[in-house]
Amino acid sequence: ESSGQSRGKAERMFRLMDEFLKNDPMSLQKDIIHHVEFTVARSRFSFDDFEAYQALSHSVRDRLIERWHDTHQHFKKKDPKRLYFLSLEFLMGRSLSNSVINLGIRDEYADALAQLGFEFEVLAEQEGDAALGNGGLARLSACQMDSLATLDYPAMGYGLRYQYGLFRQIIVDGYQHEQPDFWLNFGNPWEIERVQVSYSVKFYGTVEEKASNGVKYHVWVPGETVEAVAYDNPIPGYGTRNAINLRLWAAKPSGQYDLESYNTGDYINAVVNRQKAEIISNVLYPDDRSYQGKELRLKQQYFFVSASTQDIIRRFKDDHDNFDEFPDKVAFQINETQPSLAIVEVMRVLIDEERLAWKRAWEIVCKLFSFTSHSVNPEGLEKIPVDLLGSLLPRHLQIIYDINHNFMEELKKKIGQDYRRLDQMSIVAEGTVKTIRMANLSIICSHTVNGVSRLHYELLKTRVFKEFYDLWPQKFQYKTNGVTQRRWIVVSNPSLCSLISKWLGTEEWIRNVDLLVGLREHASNPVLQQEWRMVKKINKIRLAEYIETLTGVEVSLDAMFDVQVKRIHEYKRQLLNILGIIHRYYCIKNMNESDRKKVVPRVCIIGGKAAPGYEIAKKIIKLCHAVAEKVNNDADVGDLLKLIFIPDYNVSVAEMVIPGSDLSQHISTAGHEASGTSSMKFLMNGCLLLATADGSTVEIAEEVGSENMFLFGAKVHEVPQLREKATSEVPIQFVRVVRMVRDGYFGFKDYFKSLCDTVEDGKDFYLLGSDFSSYLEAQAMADREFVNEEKWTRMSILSTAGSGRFSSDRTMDEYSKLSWGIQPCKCPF
Ligand code: T68
Repeated sequence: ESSGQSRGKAERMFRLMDEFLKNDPMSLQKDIIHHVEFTVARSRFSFDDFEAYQALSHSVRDRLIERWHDTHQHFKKKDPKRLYFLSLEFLMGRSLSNSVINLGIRDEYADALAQLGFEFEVLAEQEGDAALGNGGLARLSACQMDSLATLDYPAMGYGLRYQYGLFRQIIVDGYQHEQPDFWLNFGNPWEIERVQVSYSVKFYGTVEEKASNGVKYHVWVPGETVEAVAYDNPIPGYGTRNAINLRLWAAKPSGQYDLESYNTGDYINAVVNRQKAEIISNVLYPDDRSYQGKELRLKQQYFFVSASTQDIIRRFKDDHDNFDEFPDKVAFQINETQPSLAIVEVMRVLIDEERLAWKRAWEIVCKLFSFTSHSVNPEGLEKIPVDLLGSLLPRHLQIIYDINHNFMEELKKKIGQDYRRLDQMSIVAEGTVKTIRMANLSIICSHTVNGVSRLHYELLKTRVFKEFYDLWPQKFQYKTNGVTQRRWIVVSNPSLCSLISKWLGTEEWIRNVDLLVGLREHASNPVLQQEWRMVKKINKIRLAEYIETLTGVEVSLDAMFDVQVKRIHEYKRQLLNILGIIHRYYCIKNMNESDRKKVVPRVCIIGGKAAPGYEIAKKIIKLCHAVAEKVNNDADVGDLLKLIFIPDYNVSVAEMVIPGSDLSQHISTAGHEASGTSSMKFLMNGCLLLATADGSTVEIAEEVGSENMFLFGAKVHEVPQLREKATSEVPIQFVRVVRMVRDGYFGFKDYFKSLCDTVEDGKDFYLLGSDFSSYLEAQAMADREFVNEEKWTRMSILSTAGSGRFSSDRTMDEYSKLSWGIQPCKCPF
């Protein structure tokens, strides 16, 4: 084809597409009905809400695909340095509302649907959550993808397409039960299966040493091969044409047949055995913040790392014929240590397959990787037994040993024979079970090590990775986490969104969140205050209705909605919250009538999942239900206190709960929460925070002013002394409420015994007892402020106004400038 011919063809194609994807309500109606008939294959004369949702999604999907193709084409043409974001977990939640809002065609779709006799909101509720992750780390990845797309960064996410996401939590008699999440059963319109994009991933086998022209090299002869197939999930930016890609890998049997079984005539078994390959991407591990040396988990890690690395290198090699430019064109982000085998894999490909010299390959690798830690607990760091790694990935183990050997030699030159230090910094940990320390590997091979809040960074420097900080202070940085205001205000709180735009006189804050500070000057304006309370009321009504359908409990809208929603963990201290509720209950019970009139009514809401094997966390859930049973049915209490456990907390539940809350709790023992991100979502929604000085709340207090929050509890530096104290000064109120639980006041005496033991004097590791008084004071303070409507509303407005810094847009800009070295690459409209 001549260039003139191909230009003519491109123009024809462009005109054709323009015809296809019009966004006026009439075209959208036709388009939706087209999908009812031909995609969902239902008659246009008879389809229900779910089928309408499916057709609608396919219509939106077409528009996503168009932009996603254009963005791909644009990136290819410009060849900018790209970021590859590797994470084993992404909590995307629902896609419909987010997509139409980011595409800028929400109202057009709502009109089109109205004319067809459907309501957009009702159809949006038909969608299930994509829950391919556990908690904070996974939702952070999702928020960051939204920001990368919106800010036009040439980025791509890589992960694993689990057949079953995070388990569904159901509550039976107050106990948590887990059920599988069949999220793909009804199809997933938000992904594009790319059967032609697939790679073989090798496992097991042996390593052979070969030589050619006197140069030694290694050949890995695998014992098993599994195919990785790409599923692409377009991520649209807001107010831009850019739509980036989240590529998730699914395991499929390899095309390389087990010929022996076929030849021996064992046909049925050969076919059945092939299906076993799919196990790798079957299920997400539900234990957050803990690693076990499980073979399947390691297989998942390597499977996704190997497929992603092959994909990245193939893309680079399409346009470059040697690796000199590799670090100028590629940046890898390692989310926690789970993807850190990517480092070893790149090294392996460069030396064994591309046959670069070790030194050259190592120089390249050292420029590629940026690592982010999300943990504070040195004991919780990922360790992989050497035997396991050596059997599954024999060549990788050799390379890790070589990297470690070189590092140890370098280190000895610097610090001499300090064996204690050498031992701590080694990638290989000696012991009864010899293990590989994935964090040490990640730090040694990355150019940047990131914390997720300033406090977390201090802890990394002084505790978790102290030895490494002393060696390489320049590697250590922090980029405080953020969340996307698109999902957490625009999608989940449309009334607040309109109100903010009205008072700021612009919608620009949706892309430039710093503009939210503009609300400060109106914080005392009675008109805004009135409208602000109206919005909160609307959201509280929605939440109250949800609570009633779910639990049958009717809650008063005049009560303060006090919320703690997050994974259940001892360090997050849901138990402190419940014990505080018991105290409140005790006080109400022991009051006279006139004092009862002064009580500020509360609806306490708790939600979150416990890891299936985490006994104590499960007991906390049961205790919550046992206390709720008693309190909610006590006529003395009435509307003064209600306790609600919201089952199956997930992203879409969060979207409803957060806008409807007045107060939210972030009460981890200081020094245990790396950052915390739900606090930022509450803040954006004008919800006041009751919090300890932990993780990012320290920075939040600086932005909104500690006078606009309820801070309490021991500070990080006080925690060690408090733990040391043989018997700390535990207040009588604390002793009393624990005793009530222990004595069976809420039933289940035997079952709660071990839970009570965790907070007994001397064993109370998370310091519930020593923080109890100041917790109650903070709660009392919240009560006092709540009755002062004017002041409370002002604090609420100032919370939203001060939330700008906690947008993931800021976080992504910081990473891009300080770690990745990438620049925006905007697709022309
Ligand atoms: C969380 N970590 C931090 N880990 O706890 C939280 N880990 O403070 C922080 O805000 C958030 O990360 C984002 O930085 C996690 O969520 C995990 O879920 C996890 C899962 C598997 C293995 C280890």
